[in-house]
Amino acid sequence: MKTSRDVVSVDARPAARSVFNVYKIREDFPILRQKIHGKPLVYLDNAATTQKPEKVIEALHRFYSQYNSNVHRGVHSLSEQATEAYEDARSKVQRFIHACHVHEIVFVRSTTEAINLVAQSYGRKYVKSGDEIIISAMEHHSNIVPWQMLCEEKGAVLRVVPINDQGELLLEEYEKLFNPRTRLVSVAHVSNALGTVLPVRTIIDMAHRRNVPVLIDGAQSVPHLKVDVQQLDCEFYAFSGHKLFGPTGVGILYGKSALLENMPPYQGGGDMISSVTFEKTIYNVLPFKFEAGTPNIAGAIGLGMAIDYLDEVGLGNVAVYEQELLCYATEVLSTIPRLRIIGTAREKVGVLSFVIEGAHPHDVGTVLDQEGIAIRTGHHCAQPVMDRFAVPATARASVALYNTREEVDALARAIHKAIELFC
Ligand code: 7TS
Repeated sequence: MKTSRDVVSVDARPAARSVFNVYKIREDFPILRQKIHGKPLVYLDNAATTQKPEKVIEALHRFYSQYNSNVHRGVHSLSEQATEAYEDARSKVQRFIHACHVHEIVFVRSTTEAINLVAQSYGRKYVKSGDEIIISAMEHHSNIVPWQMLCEEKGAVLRVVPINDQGELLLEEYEKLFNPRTRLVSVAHVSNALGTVLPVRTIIDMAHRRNVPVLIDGAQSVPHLKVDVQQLDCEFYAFSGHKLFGPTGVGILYGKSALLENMPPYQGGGDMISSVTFEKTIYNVLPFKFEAGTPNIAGAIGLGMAIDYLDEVGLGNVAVYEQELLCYATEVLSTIPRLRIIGTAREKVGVLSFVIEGAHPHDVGTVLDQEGIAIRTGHHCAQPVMDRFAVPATARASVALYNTREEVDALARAIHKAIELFC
């Protein structure tokens, strides 16, 4: 991992710092003003979900108080207004990840639903008995179980790229997994349990050399890294609104037009058809073919506003700031006796997982909560990662653009307190 000294030497940093004022950013997030158990809230559970800026909360309030209506249906003014705002949010997502076409952006419920959509639609059509799907050893359960379900149904085989002790993907092992039966690669951009940034560009190139399409699970990358799906050239990219300062219940599946066109619908219902008779149904065009039923209209609009917010702050500034903060947190936590950081890849963002010898992560989490500090403890829906590092669970602090060095110091003080209590 880069040290904070490396980050200081980045040319863009002094300029970025002058425009990135974390204390001003914090004012945009009303939830951060509160106290928990009488202590200022230190929210370090951003990999689970992020907090929402006032702008996003206001957008939701405005929708429900001024133009709540269903989309793509009514000719009345409110419905037209809602449709326009919903479709405008889709365009914002297109720009945000630099997709070629707006119809390549499908609104879904979450990353989980996006991956299930690809497994059930693309997977059921193209994966046959004896075919193979490659994932990595550091996937979230959302990028394991849908493929296992598909493999079970089809008699296909799931192959897993191993990782080293730092939590980095072993690319030479990945290369060896390909064979003529490989039908799809599906990997995370960033690991939620370890913080590792996977070399997705290389992963995609290696798959494309064998004409194998790639799905990238971007749940943990979009809040931290600038994503350009055309540059990555991945076939699918999935992420959740709620980890990107937007509402829960809305997510995105990006897919290349050519693939989405040839995929059958995932769910049937209203909005995804252009005509229905009892004899035959003609499906709607993209992206509506994959958006059956009334969508999460407010959620999509809120996500669009979260993207506006990030555009204002500048994701480049966020990336530089967070990298420095993560380096600082790594340095501070590394000095704590008995504490072992799980996941020490050279390229990391957002996440600091750790275990303390002699103290269960849940107990550590409980002590931290008493100090007003929110972290996540457990297996982080990545049980194979826990097995790989031979730990039942970890404590995980995960940062976002509003976290500060003072909060990292508070975390360290609380960990010391937990160690005194339990060890
Ligand atoms: N993929 C990754 C890499 C994730 O981190 C998560 C959620 C998901 C998929 C699923 O996202 P969802 O929005 O569909 O639930 N990760 C976490 C986490 O680390 N703690 O809580 C949720």
